[in-house]
Amino acid sequence: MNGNRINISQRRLHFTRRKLLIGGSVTSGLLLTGCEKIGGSATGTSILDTGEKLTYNVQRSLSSRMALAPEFRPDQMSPRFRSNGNTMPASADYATQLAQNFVNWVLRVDGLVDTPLDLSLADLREMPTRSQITAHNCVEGWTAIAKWTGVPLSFILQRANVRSSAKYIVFHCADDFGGTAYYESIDMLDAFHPQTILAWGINDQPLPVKNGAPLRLRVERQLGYKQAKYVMRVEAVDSLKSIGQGKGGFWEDDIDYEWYAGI
Ligand SMILES: Nc1nc2c(c(=O)[nH]1)N[C@H]1C(S)=C(S)[C@@H](COP(=O)(O)O)O[C@H]1N2
Ligand SMILES: [Mo]
Repeated sequence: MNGNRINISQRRLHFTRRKLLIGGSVTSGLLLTGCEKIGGSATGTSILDTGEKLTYNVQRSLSSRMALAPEFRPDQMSPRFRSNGNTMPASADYATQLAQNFVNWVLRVDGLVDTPLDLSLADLREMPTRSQITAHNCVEGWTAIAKWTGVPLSFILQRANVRSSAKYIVFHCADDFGGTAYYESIDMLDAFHPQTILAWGINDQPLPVKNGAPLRLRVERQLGYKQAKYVMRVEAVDSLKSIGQGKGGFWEDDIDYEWYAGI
C-alpha cells in the first residue's frame, strides 16, 4: 500500500539522520588528520583548533534540538491513523465531559506561572492555530502520517507568564493504567519548539476519543509515547522528582522508557 511505502522510507530517513549526526563528529576528526598530512604544519591544524570545534559542536547541538521535524504533503497522509494505549479514559468525570461534548471541559494551566489559566475548548480554538502533517513513530513498531491542528504550547505558556524557574512542562492526562495516571513531561526547549502544539484536531476533524479528545500534545521531534492524549492539566515545574515515580512519564516510571525520546 502506498501509505506503507512512505512509512518505511520515513523510518529510514530517521536512521540516516542519526547516522549522519554521529558521522559528523567522525568526519571532523578525519578532516583534521587530512590537514595534518597535507599541510604538514602547525598552521594546518590550527584551522580546526579547539575554539572552532567548540563553536561547531555547540551550533550543531542547538540546531539538532530546535530543527523542525519533517512535514509531509496531504497526499502522503496515512489512509487512517490508528490508536494505541488507552482508547477511552475510564474516569466518570471524563464520561461526563464527553457526554456534554466537552462544552464544560477546561484545561488547567498552573504550577510555576504568574497567571494560572482555565481554558475552554472554545478559548483554545480561538488562539493562534498551527497545522502540520507529521509522522508519528510508536516504539511498538508502527508509523503513521497525519495532519494535526492546535495551538502552539509556547503561546499558552507565554499567556500564563511562565516563570524563568520552570524547567519542565508536565502534561496530566485523564486516563490511567490500573489506577496509575498517565502523564508525560518535556523540557523548555521542546515546550517552546515551533511544532509543539496542543492539538484539538486531526485530519481536519475534531480529535476523536481514541486519539485523545478533546486535547493532546504533539511534540514532533519525539517518539509516540511522549504524545500525551486526554491532556487535562499543564503544569510548569522545576523538578520531576515529586511527580509519579519521578522519571518524567508513565512509561518512563513503569518500564524504563527513555525520558528523552528525540528522533
Ligand atoms: N494519555 C495517554 N497518552 C498516550 C498514550 C496513552 O495510553 N494515554 N499512549 C501513547 C502511545 S504509546 C502512543 S504510540 C500514542 C498513540 O496515539 P494514538 O492513540 O492517537 O495513535 O499516544 C501516546 N500517548
Ligand atoms: Mo507508542
